[in-house]
Amino acid sequence: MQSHTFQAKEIKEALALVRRDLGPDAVVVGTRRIPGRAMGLLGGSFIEVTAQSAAAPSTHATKPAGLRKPSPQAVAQKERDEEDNVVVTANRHKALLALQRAKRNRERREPVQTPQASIMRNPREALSAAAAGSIGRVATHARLRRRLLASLIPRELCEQWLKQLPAELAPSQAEQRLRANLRNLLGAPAPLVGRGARVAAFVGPTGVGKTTTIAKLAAHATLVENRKVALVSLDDLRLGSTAQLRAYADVLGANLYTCGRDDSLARILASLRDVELVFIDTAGVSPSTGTGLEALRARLRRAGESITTHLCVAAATRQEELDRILHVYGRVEPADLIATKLDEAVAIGSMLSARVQIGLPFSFLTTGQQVPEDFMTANPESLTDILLGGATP
Ligand SMILES: Nc1nc2c(ncn2[C@@H]2O[C@H](COP(=O)(O)OP(=O)(O)OP(=O)(O)O)[C@@H](O)[C@H]2O)c(=O)[nH]1
Ligand SMILES: [Mg+2]
Repeated sequence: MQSHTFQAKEIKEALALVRRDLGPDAVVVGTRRIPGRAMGLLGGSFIEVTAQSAAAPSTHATKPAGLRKPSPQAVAQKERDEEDNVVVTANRHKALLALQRAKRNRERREPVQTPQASIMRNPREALSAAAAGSIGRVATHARLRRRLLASLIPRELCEQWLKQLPAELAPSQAEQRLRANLRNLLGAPAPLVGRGARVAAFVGPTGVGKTTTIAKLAAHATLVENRKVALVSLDDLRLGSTAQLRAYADVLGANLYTCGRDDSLARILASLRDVELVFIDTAGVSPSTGTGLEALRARLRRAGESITTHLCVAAATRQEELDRILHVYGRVEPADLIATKLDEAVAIGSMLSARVQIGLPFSFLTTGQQVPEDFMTANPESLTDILLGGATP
């Protein structure tokens, strides 16, 4: 299928060009920013989108007589939905490509585990399985196990899931069942703010991408959803800590408030009554000390209204470190997890322990440094693909 490239200053404009020339079903296969002075929203750079038209040209049925024209709101909503879809497709594609590349490298290093290899490794288990007529199942399980472990999914979870697969399933059915189980386990993505709430706080270790993620989500809320947003920084300790956020606030036309140690967050929030969404940035806290988390918890608790706290963690974080982060950051009662820097991770299975051990759902995933486009909602289908790699044909 032929690819076409489109260039524009902003992702929205580039996607509009894609839709205009290739139709609403066009598939975006890549996005990249051609550098200018600086990056993303803040720079003189522009976006290049590579897209292909959908496989078969759609044959539109003739509109029945008397069918009412859709309202301008419905048309605008449809355009927003299509835009979301192509951006998600592009990000998902990007994350999948990175993970598939990593997987290929790993497979080159690891020997393939065949049924014969299982027999060599554990003859007793393999022979009794064969005696029970389930050598095919052993092979299927060995293949799936290898895949799950390569995705860094904790071993206990792999064994638990494999045990749940009915013996009579063919290999492709077993994989489909596994994927369905994983989607169920992941569940719906957690929302940006809880029901009836409008304030979201972003906490997490230093440098994981909290401020950048706020910029992406605030840009989406402002530019795509047309919502009125404000940014509040509680990060008042470090010199110049608010400069990055201020630059994004200026571009978005949003107000930025710095809440110093002696200022009252409640007072600032009360003054923002007409704002629909408030994003609170916080200073990174090292999980090895946890210093400052108690104070942060107290400040968030005294805010006078409900705050949805997102814990941001780099997707490449190792299991042991993640356990410590979850333990230490439990003090600020996060509602969900944002897995950042997916583009830098070889595999993200260790992230599942948050979902399984403490029931923390995922809300968003971030897939690069570009603001605003490099993020996606953690929907269970995409997350399953990213966790396990694409389905085996
Ligand atoms: N590759 C990649 N880099 C990212 C992503 N998100 C953020 N970054 C980069 O990570 C670096 C740190 O990002 P920040 O947003 O400043 O991180 P932070 O958590 O606010 O950092 P502190 O406030 O210092 O704790 C920057 O260079 C970002 O561009 C991502 O999804 N992928
Ligand atoms: Mg920051």
